[in-house]
Amino acid sequence: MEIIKNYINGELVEAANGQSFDNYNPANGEVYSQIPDSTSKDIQQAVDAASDAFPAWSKTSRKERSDLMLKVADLIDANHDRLAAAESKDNGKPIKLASRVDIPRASANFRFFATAILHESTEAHQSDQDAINMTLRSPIGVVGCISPWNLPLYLFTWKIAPAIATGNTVVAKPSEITPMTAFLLSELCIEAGLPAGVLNIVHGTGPNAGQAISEHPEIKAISFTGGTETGKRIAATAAPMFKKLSLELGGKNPNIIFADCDFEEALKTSVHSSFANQGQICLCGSRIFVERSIYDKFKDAFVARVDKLVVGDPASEGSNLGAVVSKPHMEKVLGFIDLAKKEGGTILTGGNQVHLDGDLAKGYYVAPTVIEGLSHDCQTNQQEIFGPVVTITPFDSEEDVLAMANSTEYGLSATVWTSNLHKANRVSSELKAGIVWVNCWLFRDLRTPFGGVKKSGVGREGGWDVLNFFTEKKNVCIKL
Ligand code: TXE
Repeated sequence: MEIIKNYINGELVEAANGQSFDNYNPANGEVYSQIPDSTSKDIQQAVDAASDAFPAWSKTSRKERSDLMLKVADLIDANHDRLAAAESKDNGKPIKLASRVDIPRASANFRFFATAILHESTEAHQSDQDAINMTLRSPIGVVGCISPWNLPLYLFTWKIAPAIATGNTVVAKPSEITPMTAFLLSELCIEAGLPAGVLNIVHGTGPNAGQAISEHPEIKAISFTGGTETGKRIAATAAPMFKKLSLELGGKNPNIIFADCDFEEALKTSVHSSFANQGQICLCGSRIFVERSIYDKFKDAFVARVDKLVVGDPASEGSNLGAVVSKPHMEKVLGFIDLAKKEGGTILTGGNQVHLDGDLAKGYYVAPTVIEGLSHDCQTNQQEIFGPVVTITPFDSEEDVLAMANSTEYGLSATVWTSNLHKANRVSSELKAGIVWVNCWLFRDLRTPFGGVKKSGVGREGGWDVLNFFTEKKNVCIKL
């Protein structure tokens, strides 16, 4: 049994109450490690350590912070295989996805923000009244980072790297469903020589450890990625305390395919954008809209490709889809498939749990599922399923598809396939989403603003946006 520990004040420690709970391997449904069941007492210890570390850390030179973060990035790369195997085992995702995406992106996050701080500048405004204004930016203090289970180390480092790069000290909590790589990262931070208290990683449940972060008066800002309901609860707790908040929440993203698209490219990428990571990416295109003149051709070709996807052992290089993250989540996804049937949907492929043999017989596998015949405003097409389930719907005009695409409470991302640049521009500007990909999906440039509108969240991560989020601006006006 592997034992996960908290990382507080530079040391690996058990929860203060000595309690722990089970961590499951989704591939076989077995418990394989223990997670500290931290409470407000552990969060208090982490806040104390972070507060003590803040004065010195916030005064280190950019170069010093950058060098330390680059060391962490190098160690992530040096431990690539071990981290990828751990991520695949903890989350159920195919090892090839963890190897090619999750772990390289974790070290890229450290590298990107370690070097970004070497190149930033601040503004100055020359006034008509014979004065000059300088905008200074300072770290906030102790900040909180709370991350979800779908891209565990990838999203965890996406938050903590900019937070510590800008001179803050951090109390961070990974999802209790996938805590392993955050624990391994704490060992790497010790090896890299990160000063004690700069980063504190506390494991535990949302209601205990997570809620204690939102409530703590000394934590001045919270960066959160996860479900919309949790985001609402964090905002309700933290907003009256005037904490800075960055909330990256759910999505129900449209994937719009016009008849004049590059058919093969749209087809290939749509299979990927529907089912990558078992559909458990907030950016997955879960509502596919296809222009009526190519609807049947696209639908048939799409279903034929999906039928070829292999659902299998996450540890096998041959698997396209692994396990979904947990038993409750699998039941939730299967419940949505039942709902879709009740709402009049036709299952074109999938629609069932997949039972693998041998050691994997108790794993949480769901067949990639394509559903047609649903109205755009039914529950299946309005609620985030967050699993390997997509709907496919024909449309007749730009106006028609925009109305359907914009009809949900979410507005994270959208994908548009067309070879007509004017149409691409028109449709992109009318889509109510924080991110639009034209003729591609999930091309990520870390400098670009990342986030959503409506119930998909508040604020933007990435690039200068997140460096602004983790700093306070102060204007100094000097009379000349
Ligand atoms: O997320 P939660 P869950 C969506 C997806 C999924 C649903 C629930 O639809 O089915 O959210 O997933 C912590 N105060 N997304 O249950 O509960 C929690 O411990 C402070 C979308 O995993 O929101 C974890 O660390 N923190 C998404 C983190 O919040 C609290 C990615 C996320 O957990 C807390 C994942 C509280 N009161 C799920 N309660 C995306 N958009 O990327 C929980 N947490």
